[in-house]
Amino acid sequence: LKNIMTKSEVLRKDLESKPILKVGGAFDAMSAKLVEINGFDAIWAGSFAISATHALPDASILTMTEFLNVASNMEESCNIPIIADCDTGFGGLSNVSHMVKKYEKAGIAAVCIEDKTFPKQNSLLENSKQELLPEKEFVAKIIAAQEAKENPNFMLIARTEALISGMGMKEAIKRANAYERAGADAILIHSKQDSPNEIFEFADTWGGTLPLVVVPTSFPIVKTDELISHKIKMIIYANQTLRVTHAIISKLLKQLKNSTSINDISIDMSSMQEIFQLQETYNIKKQEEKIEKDLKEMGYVN
Ligand code: SPV
Ligand code: MG
Repeated sequence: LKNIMTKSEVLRKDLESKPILKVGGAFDAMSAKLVEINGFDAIWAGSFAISATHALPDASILTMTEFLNVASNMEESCNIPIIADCDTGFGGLSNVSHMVKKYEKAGIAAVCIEDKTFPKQNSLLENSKQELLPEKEFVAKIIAAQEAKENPNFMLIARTEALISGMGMKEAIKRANAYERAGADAILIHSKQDSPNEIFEFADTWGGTLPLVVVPTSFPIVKTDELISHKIKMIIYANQTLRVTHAIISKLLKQLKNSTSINDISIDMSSMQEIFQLQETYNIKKQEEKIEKDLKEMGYVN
């Protein structure tokens, strides 16, 4: 009997053994698979990108079931761990508990919840009100999540929005400490500054032991080596796949609308064969041949 590691174990092992984990954002099974094919450690099923593919705001509009369906599709077609962005946990303590049970059963390796009030707004939305839950209430959510899980390796990433909300460094550190004490498995420290200094300061000042996770959308200049030197263990490229997809489809459609033939298009398109490959279409033929052989061995003649 083979001892197969669960994906949450894989994620934990990687966090211990690698200097930093690169996590690629995805919004459906195809983008998730491309993240995997390109050698990333894990996949981020982000609320912003998934909401965008439904042409809806990232504002607690889609339901847990809808987010879970997308994450499950990714999980079923990929071999690397899925980290699911679960916003505020979709409500109160019993919603968090239910969410953890459902995501764990679906094979998701980790969930991330943030300490904002429901409904949330995207952290990078200009002029948005970013209201935090009282620390105690978010600590209660962490406890609820940890009590709900059956696989001890299933991971809970606690995300503090203290810097996003303008509550400051002291509050961020206080909350990270509280969330570690409550049993979180990692801390995501989010920032909307255009420089990494804020998260560096956090990483250098915080005395905790949990792995630190960052999402450098607003400070894209930051280098992986710098993150490593500040003891950050995971970088999430949350929305670049979504934004490039949006850009390239828009560009293509503009050209197509103004063209007289498809040949006029100056954008690289993947070949049908490349897509067949991604869909594992060629496996169907192999499978048929295998069954044909089995049937022959069983004495059936065609
Ligand atoms: C996401 O990708 O959904 C995130 C990161 O949570 S952010 O968009 O910066 O809030
Ligand atoms: Mg999100």
